[in-house]
Amino acid sequence: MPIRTILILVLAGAASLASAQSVLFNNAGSTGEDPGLATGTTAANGTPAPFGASWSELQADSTVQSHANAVAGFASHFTGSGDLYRFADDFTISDPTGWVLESVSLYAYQTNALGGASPFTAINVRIWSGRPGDAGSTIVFGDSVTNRLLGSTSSQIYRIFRTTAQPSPQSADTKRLIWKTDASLAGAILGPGTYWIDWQYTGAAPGAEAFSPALTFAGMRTRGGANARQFRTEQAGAWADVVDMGKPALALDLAQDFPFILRGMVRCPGDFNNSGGTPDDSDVAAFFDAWNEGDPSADVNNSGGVPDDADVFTFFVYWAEGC
Ligand SMILES: [Ca+2]
Ligand SMILES: [Ca+2]
Ligand SMILES: [Ca+2]
Repeated sequence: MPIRTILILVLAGAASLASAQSVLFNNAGSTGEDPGLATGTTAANGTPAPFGASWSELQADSTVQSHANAVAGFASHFTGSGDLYRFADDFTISDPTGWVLESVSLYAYQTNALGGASPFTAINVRIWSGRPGDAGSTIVFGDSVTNRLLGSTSSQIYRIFRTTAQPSPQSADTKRLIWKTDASLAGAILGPGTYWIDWQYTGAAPGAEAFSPALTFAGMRTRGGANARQFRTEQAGAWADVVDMGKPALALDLAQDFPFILRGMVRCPGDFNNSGGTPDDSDVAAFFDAWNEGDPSADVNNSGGVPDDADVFTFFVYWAEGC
């Protein structure tokens, strides 16, 4: 293995591992931590939010003020029998080297849950290539069994119905505290493309509900291109578009999108073991392990076939470039 021997001899000192986990995607459209739920500290009817908290109030149409959304949250929980629900929304990876995902933040409330601890004790997550329910769509990460819960904390945002909706305005209350729940996506390494992430909560109480609130922007009942999906056994076990029918009844039925934030790092080809930070000796070792085994991951020049000397050359170009 002369090429390996030579290359290892020229390696400089190793850099330390550094996990560079940051926001890769926020479905609210920003690159920050705001999930796209809070509508302010004063409800439309003037009710102030509790100190330190915000409302997430269902919005009215900016041009037809008498038309408002009607659904505070859509079911996204496992019930143990009979009904069970899943939820899915899409994201696109445009970085040519792809992403190394670490976790996802998801948002849901349980009506009348006691404060203090999260009402959610487990969450399972999958990632699809293709839209869930469509022929040919495949699951590329995760399953519907593994609990990926990392933590669940209060968002300090209370979901409320429209407080000025007619003919039956609803008071602003604190029955629907939204919890930010983080789930591990460790091991999800995805190339460029469009994917769907799909989730399902389990509550502390058997059969307890989880309701996912839709993305909420001031003066908008939805946004263009909204396309989230919900799986419902009561709909003969099918995936369907998530629609808020609005109120009053003649308000438009509008498709919705949902808040989620993906964290991780843009994949760096020289960081072969995806450990983050500057490529080091361990990446060289990992590359040659894969290369010796003929593993497709060592075909770093994407030429197809068995990894060969050209891949070694390409890998060291990446490795020298750093991240
Ligand atoms: Ca979407
Ligand atoms: Ca590395
Ligand atoms: Ca190759």
